[in-house]
Amino acid sequence: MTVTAVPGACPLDCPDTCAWTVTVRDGQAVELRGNREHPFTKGALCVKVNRYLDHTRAPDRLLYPLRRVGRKGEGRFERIGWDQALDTIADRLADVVERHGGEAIWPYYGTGTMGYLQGLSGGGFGRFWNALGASQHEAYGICSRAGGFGLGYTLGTSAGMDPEDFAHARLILLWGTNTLTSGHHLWKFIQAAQRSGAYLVAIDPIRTRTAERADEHLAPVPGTDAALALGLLNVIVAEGAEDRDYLERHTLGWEPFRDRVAGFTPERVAAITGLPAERIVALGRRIAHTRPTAIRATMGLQRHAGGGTALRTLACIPGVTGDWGRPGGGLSYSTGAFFGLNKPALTRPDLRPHPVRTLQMTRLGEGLLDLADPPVKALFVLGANPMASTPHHNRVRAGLLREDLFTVVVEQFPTDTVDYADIVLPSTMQTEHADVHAGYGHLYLAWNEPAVPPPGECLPTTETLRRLATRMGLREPSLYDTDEELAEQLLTTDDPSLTGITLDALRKQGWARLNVPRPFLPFRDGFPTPSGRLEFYSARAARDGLDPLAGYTPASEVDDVDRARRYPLVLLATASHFFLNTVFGNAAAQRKRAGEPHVLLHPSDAADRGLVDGQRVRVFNDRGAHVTQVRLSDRVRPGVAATTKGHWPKLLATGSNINATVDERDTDMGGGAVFHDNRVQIEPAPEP
Ligand SMILES: Nc1nc2c(c(=O)[nH]1)N[C@H]1C(S)=C(S)[C@@H](COP(=O)(O)OP(=O)(O)OC[C@H]3O[C@@H](n4cnc5c(=O)[nH]c(N)nc54)[C@H](O)[C@@H]3O)O[C@H]1N2
Ligand SMILES: Nc1nc2c(c(=O)[nH]1)N[C@H]1C(S)=C(S)[C@@H](COP(=O)(O)OP(=O)(O)OC[C@H]3O[C@@H](n4cnc5c(=O)[nH]c(N)nc54)[C@H](O)[C@@H]3O)O[C@H]1N2
Ligand code: SF4
Ligand SMILES: [Mo]
Repeated sequence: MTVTAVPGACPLDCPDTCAWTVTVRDGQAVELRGNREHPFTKGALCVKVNRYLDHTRAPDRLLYPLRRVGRKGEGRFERIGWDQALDTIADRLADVVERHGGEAIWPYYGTGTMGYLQGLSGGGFGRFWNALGASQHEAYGICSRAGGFGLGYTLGTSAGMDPEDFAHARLILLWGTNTLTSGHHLWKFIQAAQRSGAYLVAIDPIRTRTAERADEHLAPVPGTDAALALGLLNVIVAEGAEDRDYLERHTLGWEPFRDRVAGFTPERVAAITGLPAERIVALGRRIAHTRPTAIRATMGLQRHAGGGTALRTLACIPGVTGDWGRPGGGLSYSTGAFFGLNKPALTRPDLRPHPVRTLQMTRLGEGLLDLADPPVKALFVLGANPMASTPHHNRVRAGLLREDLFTVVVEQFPTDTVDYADIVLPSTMQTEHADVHAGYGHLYLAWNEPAVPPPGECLPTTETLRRLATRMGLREPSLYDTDEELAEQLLTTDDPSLTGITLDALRKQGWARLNVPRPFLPFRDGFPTPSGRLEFYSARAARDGLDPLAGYTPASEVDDVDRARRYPLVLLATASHFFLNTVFGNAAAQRKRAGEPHVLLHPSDAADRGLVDGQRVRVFNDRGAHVTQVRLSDRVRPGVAATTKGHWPKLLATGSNINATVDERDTDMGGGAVFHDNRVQIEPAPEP
């Protein structure tokens, strides 16, 4: 009997990127546990991933290449061999390139795996699409773009505090983030701060399991956070608590920004946010007099039309109090930008035969239905489930139904998106392939070693694309690099964050902390903005056609009076505790834990509509409808309805999930999605 312990990492789109160890006995993975030595995740996984090994053996796992035999959307397939699958794809792609040019191909990458080799914006094989001259995603469009842009104007980067330094904070604001669900390892650092007397505030329209554990919970009207931030700053200035020395030495544009702040009196902000003015004043005073204050704000907050501005303005608070200069002070959104990995060496934009257009993940429906010159003729979906996760479900469906569209889906499970594929290719899961990961909620890299051979005929995406390159007769030698070579290329850089981190060392330990000090003051030597200062005033924003000053941009659907009349409820569809996006949405055990899909509604809103607890309801607007169960709860503020993302449309009553109601509209900056900026009405639905 041979037993080995194989280092790995959770591949899912979660800030925590847990390091794990797989125990392999006689070629079988028998146990998967969190790696206790990992300084951030410390051996705990989560309620979703504890049973990941079961998921790799799930009965509905895709094991062989498939060819569609039914109509698009029906999900009827027959098994074919890899040779036939790859020949078909190679022929069709070559034909598309010849007739319409490479840009008629859309490689649609999602975040099913966050691995640099098997996933992420083309991963190790972005180079394959570049060599073909295919259209590209400018960046991850669906998740965090607006906030990243907003922070960029203020700070010069989307990265901020080291989340570990929350342990040093005296006041913690969990702002539009559901820590205990969407990245729970930060909680240990919050608890450490609490043991030293820190006070914890949650700012969320929903009383989430996180908000419930805070010392104080404020439930603002969705999309009004920037106004709240300005109101808190108004109080801080009234208290005389601005750090004049810090403002003088490290910031740009304080005077005009101070004038703007002066206009956001607690009374005005109370009217905008729906919070009592006294509570705004009390929190403002608390921030004014508690050093350091740490703010955790994540992606939920910026899924509104004004989401970019919200993060831009929130990041100003520690600029006014000087907390960016103190360990345990500042703001944390995503640590991703700290990882100076050599992404161009992986994706090789230099291989493009011509400049290529960029397409937005959030606008798949539009891309498939309205784009010309050239139209999208081939869609290659990798690590994504757009039929469940992308805005405006009905338009995405209409696009995927196009008979002249050739669709390939590389998948592990028979998702709704798979049902629209012409060819389906079976993908390995994390215990079966190699990968490199970077956390976005901490500062550690991770290596994932393949632990066991893949079942059936599953292949890693890297190997799939190497084989496809052969079929297409592509001569570029780098298209045949091995996974190990790809990993080396990614890690080979002069960037100081990676000094001393070699692939060998990473493989041995399974993880490595970036080469940064601890505690980590990211802006000690200045901000990476054009001025080198924190910019309340940004000339770059002005050049981009935006307000040069940080401020407040209302959420469009929240503020649209006519829409508000027709669709009075703001619907938030947030992270489910039991699914990771749509991953595990098919897993029986997780579905059981999640319980019947439902929407939460305040009892007063339910009474207005004559709805009772448990009733079947139709959640709808002019884009689409979704049938679910209503639950009455004072966890949501009046005017807000709450549900969770991740349900598989085909497992629901109407064959569509909540994204039937979400628009393809862009956020104020960065082209982000507006998942939570969504007005709906709710009415009784006939019993089936
Ligand atoms: N269990 C689990 N974990 C996950 C995920 C998952 O699906 N399941 N998804 C992962 C991914 S892809 C991401 S991007 C992250 C997302 O994780 P989060 O950033 O936590 O995102 P959400 O759950 O969308 O929203 C977080 C909170 O913001 C609140 N919120 C919404 N709108 C507003 C607003 O206008 N103002 C304020 N103050 N609050 C608002 C919501 O009510 C919600 O409780 O989590 C990751 N982790
Ligand atoms: N209403 C609403 N919708 C949302 C959100 C919201 O808050 N509200 N959140 C949005 C957010 S934050 C995100 S990030 C997106 C996520 O949207 P997507 O990026 O489309 O992610 P998923 O829907 O989870 O689909 C990922 C798929 O990848 C597959 N997969 C996993 N690992 C691998 C692999 O190694 N190789 C291959 N080929 N496939 C793999 C999984 O089986 C899964 O089907 O959803 C968005 N959708
Ligand atoms: S989903 Fe997040 S918390 Fe769960 S194992 Fe993966 S990285 Fe860790
Ligand atoms: Mo996300």
